[in-house]
Amino acid sequence: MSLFSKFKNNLQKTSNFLSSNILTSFQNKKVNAETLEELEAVLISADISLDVVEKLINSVRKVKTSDQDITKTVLLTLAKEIEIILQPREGGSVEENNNNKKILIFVGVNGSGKTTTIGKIANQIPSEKKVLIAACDTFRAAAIDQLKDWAHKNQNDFFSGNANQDPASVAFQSTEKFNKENYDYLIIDTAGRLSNNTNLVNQLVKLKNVVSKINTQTIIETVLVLDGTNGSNMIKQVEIFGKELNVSSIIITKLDGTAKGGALISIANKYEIPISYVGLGEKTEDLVVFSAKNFSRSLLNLEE
Ligand SMILES: Nc1nc2c(ncn2[C@@H]2O[C@H](COP(=O)(O)OP(=O)(O)O)[C@@H](O)[C@H]2O)c(=O)[nH]1
Ligand SMILES: [Mg+2]
Repeated sequence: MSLFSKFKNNLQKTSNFLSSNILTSFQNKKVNAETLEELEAVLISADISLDVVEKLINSVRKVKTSDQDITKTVLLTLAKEIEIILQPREGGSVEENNNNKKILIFVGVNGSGKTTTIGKIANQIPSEKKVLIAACDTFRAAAIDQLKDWAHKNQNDFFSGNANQDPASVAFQSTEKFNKENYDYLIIDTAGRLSNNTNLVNQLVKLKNVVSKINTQTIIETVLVLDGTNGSNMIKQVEIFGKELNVSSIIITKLDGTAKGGALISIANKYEIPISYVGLGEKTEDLVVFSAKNFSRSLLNLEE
């Protein structure tokens, strides 16, 4: 399946919602105050933020009312405008600059898809690279096992501490192993729940500091994983994690399971953080490098 087909097939919940409503709004009608108002409501319902909706409405306002196939022109205009917003956020894959070693720290709330996404990404790293996966979500034994299963499946080395060991200390030990045994990648999984968000973020800051202190040579990236089904609530999470953690890139998962996929555009518009991948399903191959063009055209049910 082509990459475009993957976007198109798996973004259907959002794209069907958008395209069918836009079709209803504009069929046999003109671009006027009434249809624009309808369009506005449709876009807002797809969890696209007001500032973005305003931009999109302004671009559609310019569509010539004499245009023959008005719905098609509206869809094309929206796709183009969305692509312009998303283009600067194309983050590229983890292996970009693939001569560099990398340490990736995955953060995000519980259930956002961190562990699964680590498994999927590690699976895409060429087998000649040495990958170490470290379980720093030490509060739940099941979390460690879940990550271990992925490491096993991908034939990656796996490092875990003792139950309830301080996550920063597990991160410290795994970084030492990474340094000594000359790995190419260290991928660190973390917990997404603590007594409160401030404690969680503080713990992650501590973990990151420990890793940076004993490894000053390697690129250290903080990857924020967001659950796409949360729609516009994802923005709150970017605020919480982004404030102290200097997030390097964002991955938005579960876009296959939601009609609120438009929220990705709101994030891209509001933050300058690159979006590296999107999760379009549960299977290993359903994690794909983010593409502004594929995403925007799929979202409006257009062809490649
Ligand atoms: N449909 C779908 N499910 C996903 C995707 N990514 C993760 N999941 C599921 O979301 C659930 C939580 O994922 P997990 O990796 O355990 O989240 P964590 O708590 O952040 O580590 C699991 O059942 C995953 O299979 C995705 O892109 N699409
Ligand atoms: Mg997990």
